[in-house]
Amino acid sequence: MQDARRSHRLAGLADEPLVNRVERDRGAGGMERVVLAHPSGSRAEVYLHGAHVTSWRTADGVERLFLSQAARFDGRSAIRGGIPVIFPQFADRGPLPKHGFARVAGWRLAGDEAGRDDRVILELQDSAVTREMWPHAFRAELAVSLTDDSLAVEIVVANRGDDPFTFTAALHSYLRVGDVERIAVGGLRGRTLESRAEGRQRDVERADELRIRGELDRVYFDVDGPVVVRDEATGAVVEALADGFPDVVLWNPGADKARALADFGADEQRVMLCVEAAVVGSPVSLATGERWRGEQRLRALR
Ligand code: TA6
Repeated sequence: MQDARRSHRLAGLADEPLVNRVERDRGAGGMERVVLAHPSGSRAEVYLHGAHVTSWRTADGVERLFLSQAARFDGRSAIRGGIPVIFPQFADRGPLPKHGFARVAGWRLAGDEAGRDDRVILELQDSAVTREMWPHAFRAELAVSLTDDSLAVEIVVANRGDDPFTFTAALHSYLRVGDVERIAVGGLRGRTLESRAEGRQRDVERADELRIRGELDRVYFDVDGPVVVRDEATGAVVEALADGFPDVVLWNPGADKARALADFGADEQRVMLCVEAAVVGSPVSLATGERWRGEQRLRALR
């Protein structure tokens, strides 16, 4: 992919700062949205509902995230596709509603305390509604930034209460692929995994490159390098690199479970794979005043 600074210079814009442009508008369902545009032509869309990234196009114009045609934009439901923010509970591993409440909460736009103007920052604080489910005072901040070929999503959680709390979390990224049966997923060999589709059985990944046939729902623990998705149908290669999130979740519902999801289009399981940056195996504990940070960086290598 062309270097953004070079193409910028070629366009005669060398004196303009190489930063993202951030614009507020309304997207599907009239819902509030922020559009982040990079001088290279790359672009991302982020809804305030759930702090949900729904689109990421690289500078070559290719959409890299899957968003279901049946996704609901009603301000109440979680949006199917893009990058749902999972906090403070991953899946049904606890008493809260599945995947916690952050993905269905109304976040607000925040200023960047670090003074950077090249990223979008959204924040969520505890409210009467969240405290009823989870009795803790917290502040979560989600920052989204772009380069020509990458999208970075960072979440910071702070304990602003008087008691410690514990949580699990994930950035539940849905990658768009040409054909899920023609992708190879590398970077997980040797990692311990827990497969939900096989009754939470534990195993060790033996494949250099994993192939997907039907339902897949796995947590891989303590992954320390990038997960690389090589798409033979389109030629695209995308890597997902995490920092602060030790675990990786791979999910595809397979045909039967996909049919049972009301907000999933017919056969759409064929064109997606979730590659999630997660903290599941060892929940995060924060004492009063402490902060935790996790980031997922998606990069299109081709
Ligand atoms: O991250 C994988 C997972 O927990 C799967 O078990 C699957 O249910 C998926 O998330 C989607 O959950 P959702 O509540 O969005 O339908």
